[in-house]
Amino acid sequence: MTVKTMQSAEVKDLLEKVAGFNQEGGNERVKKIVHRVMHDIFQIVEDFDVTPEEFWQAVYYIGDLGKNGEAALLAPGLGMDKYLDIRMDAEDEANGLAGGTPRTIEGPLYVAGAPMNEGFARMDDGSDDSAETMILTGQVTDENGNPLVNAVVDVWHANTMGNYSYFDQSQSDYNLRRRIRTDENGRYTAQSIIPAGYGCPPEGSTQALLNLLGRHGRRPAHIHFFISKPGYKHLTTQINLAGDEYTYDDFAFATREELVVEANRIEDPAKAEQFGLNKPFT
Ligand code: MBD
Ligand code: FE
Repeated sequence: MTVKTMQSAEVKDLLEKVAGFNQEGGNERVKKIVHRVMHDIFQIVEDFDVTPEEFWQAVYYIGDLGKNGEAALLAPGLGMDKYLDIRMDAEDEANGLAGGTPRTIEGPLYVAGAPMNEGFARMDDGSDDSAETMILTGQVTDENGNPLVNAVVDVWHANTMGNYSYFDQSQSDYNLRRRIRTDENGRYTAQSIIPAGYGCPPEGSTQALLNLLGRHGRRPAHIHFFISKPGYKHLTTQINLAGDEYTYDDFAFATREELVVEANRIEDPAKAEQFGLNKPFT
């Protein structure tokens, strides 16, 4: 039998004290939000008859999540990053700023300070003999389609194991992470290797919860981008490779139709060079 306590004066009083409503100082917004958060947690305990054992299991789960460094990995799995994107899209729409390449989530694996290159970058350290070469090229334009020179394209992606340098200590520093400044035509080119999809650590906290939801923790092969130039709105986006088992089944909900790209195989070395294979870089 569910015991009702939420409406009691005792719990109302407790919540107000918890949120510092009767204290001077502090931050009013934080007080209101903490009050709501704790109210809703108490309400969940009441509505679902959460036992003390279940409650402490959840508290320890959050502790473990932090210990594993997975808080920012669980967030996209729970749709939080995607939800914030939906809000930013709606805001852009309301402000007449829609259009262009759509945004999608940053994810938890960006590292600032990648080597800067002019126009062209070689992104992989050449250590993976089994990897397939990838040439990535594109153009940054303004909202009218005019090329943007000196925009910075900050690109990062996983290796053939689905792992990212820095987080994967076995890779060299900044492997598969580069910043490329666009040339006079707004163009950038990178030579890299085709990434594999990502999977949440199988023994981690995120996967543990996903298992309880009957969900997988996989992402399709994808490439992250920040595009920036002073005076212009920052774009956070990704491309997702077509044909991956998870292209339309991403645990982080980051796939958007406009961001799905086919990788075109180039067999002719001369043609590959036209696209930028083995281009010199600075
Ligand atoms: C990733 O590589 C990623 O991009 C996201 C959003 C979550 C986990 C791993
Ligand atoms: Fe990623």
